[in-house]
Amino acid sequence: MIDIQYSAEVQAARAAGKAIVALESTIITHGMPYPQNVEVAAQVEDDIRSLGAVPATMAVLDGTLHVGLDAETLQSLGTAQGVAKLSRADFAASLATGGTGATTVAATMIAARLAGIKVFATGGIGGVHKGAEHSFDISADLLELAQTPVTVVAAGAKAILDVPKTLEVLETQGVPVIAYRQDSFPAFWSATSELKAPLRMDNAASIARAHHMRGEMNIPGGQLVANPIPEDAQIPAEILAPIIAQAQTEADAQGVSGKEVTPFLLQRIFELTEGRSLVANIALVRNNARLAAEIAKELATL
Ligand code: PSU
Ligand code: MN
Repeated sequence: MIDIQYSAEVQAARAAGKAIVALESTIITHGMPYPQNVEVAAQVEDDIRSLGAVPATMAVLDGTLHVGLDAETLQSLGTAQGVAKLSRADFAASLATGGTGATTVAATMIAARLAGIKVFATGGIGGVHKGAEHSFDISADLLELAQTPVTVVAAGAKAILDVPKTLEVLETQGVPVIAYRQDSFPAFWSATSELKAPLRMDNAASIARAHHMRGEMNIPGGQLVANPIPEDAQIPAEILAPIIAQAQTEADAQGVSGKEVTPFLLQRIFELTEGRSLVANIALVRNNARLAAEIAKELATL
């Protein structure tokens, strides 16, 4: 038996068939520094509520899967040290052994499926890391998108990743990659990249219908919606490129590997941009939450 604890708000939304948007918790524990991590988590939830949908932030606490967290739990996750970062490989083990951990994109998709939630908002997904031809470091997020029927709204893929290879893996895995209201595949801190997204949609209703159609056709897997960062919050790629290269060089020199790579790079880029990367990150996560709420509302009518 999976021990699932729904917040009162999510429980009521489920009973009423209301739109619900899943949110991950690794962004809180490993993606942003305190106190902004806790402030943003609460703000993103309010963004979703203000559009008439209900947020469901996921985490594993003492072997129970929580779907919807209260303010005290968000605060304690945001200040705790050494919280596990749970992905597909260790999610079940954590539940089975009374563990505590934050959910990545992959684990949040699994949790959303268990809770019957079809839409999930985050900042950026994991992808194919630079040098993957040597390290084989490809995020489990990509394979999850191929098999779990959740539409994930993200701001594209970060330039800490090998973005062309990330798109290739998504194509091989049959994951629809849908740019929102533009042709270019967004590059997280920048609204556009030199890469064209395979698909483009200009409204939430189309994205919801495409999600629904995959279900009707019995095609497993989800969709990746690539929502560009608002223009006024962008950081030009030329400013970031040398900073990312420096962070990557440091990671390689220190032998950082596995689950540590993404948090290490995010933290170093935060330091090297003197916090500017975080300001952009906050703007894009909130923007993604709003689009996810619109998609969830459309899906609730289908
Ligand atoms: N990208 C971000 N912020 C994050 C993450 C990725 O911009 O917080 C987190 C997400 O939880 C994502 C995970 O699922 O890192 C990917 O980790 P890995 O590369 O180890 O699969
Ligand atoms: Mn990895």
